[in-house]
Amino acid sequence: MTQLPDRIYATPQARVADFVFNEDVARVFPDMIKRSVPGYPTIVENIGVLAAQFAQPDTRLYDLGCSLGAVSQALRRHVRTQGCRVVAVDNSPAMVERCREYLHAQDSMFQELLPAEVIEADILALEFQPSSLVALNFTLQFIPPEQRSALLGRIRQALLPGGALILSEKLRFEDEDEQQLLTSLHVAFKRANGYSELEIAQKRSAIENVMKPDSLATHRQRLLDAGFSSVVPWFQCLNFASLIALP
Ligand code: GEK
Repeated sequence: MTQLPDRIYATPQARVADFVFNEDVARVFPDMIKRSVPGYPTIVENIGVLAAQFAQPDTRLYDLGCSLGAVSQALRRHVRTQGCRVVAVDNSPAMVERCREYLHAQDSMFQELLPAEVIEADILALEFQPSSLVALNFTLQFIPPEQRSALLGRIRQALLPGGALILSEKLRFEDEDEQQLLTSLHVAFKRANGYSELEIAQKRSAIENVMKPDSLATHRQRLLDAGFSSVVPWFQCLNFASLIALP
């Protein structure tokens, strides 16, 4: 993947527009997400490792909100289960176009990979096929809060026994002091990765209307209400976490 530096918010903007997953973002996305989300490389690679434990023969493995397909690539590096197919879905045309290129490049470099397809679609309107692994890697937080339960319910219906949903999200904390501490530590993480105070401030105002994090308790209850039988956190770095939800 290209590693062009993210300078989207490096110069002062008269009015900071709401964040969108457009061409400018797609071009610098690998750099942006690695410098903004603590633990991202570890989470992505280990989703592949975890998926290999849940994948069932002849089922779909979904990467929902795939962006450039980092999770899809990890699934293909680790899952060897017979007859599985990776289905990557995103509603950003700029992301989908590049994701297809990257998965083709992976095809040409490695043999015996699972087949993969990239669908440009809204995951809220997608008809899910029987699946043993669904990854929502930092995607649910961009879905309008009132539509999250219905989406999780449909994912639960598509999941087969022995499968799993892997849900990674930025967390909000109900305790005010904990929220403040982890927010300031996240800012320190971004600073340490070379973002200026201006970039951090402008990105914050761009994202605050489009990304709405929930607390761990809210996630857990919503997953249980959607029909999942258990919810197991497997990773947390600062205010970013990943959960395994079992059908
Ligand atoms: C990764 N999982 O690299 N339907 C389809 N896609 C959507 C929708 C929707 N309704 N809403 C948002 N998206 C990736 C990172 S990024 C997270 C995921 C981030 C897509 C959106 O276009 C974007 O590509 C992705 O969800 C969220 O592991 O940037 O923090």
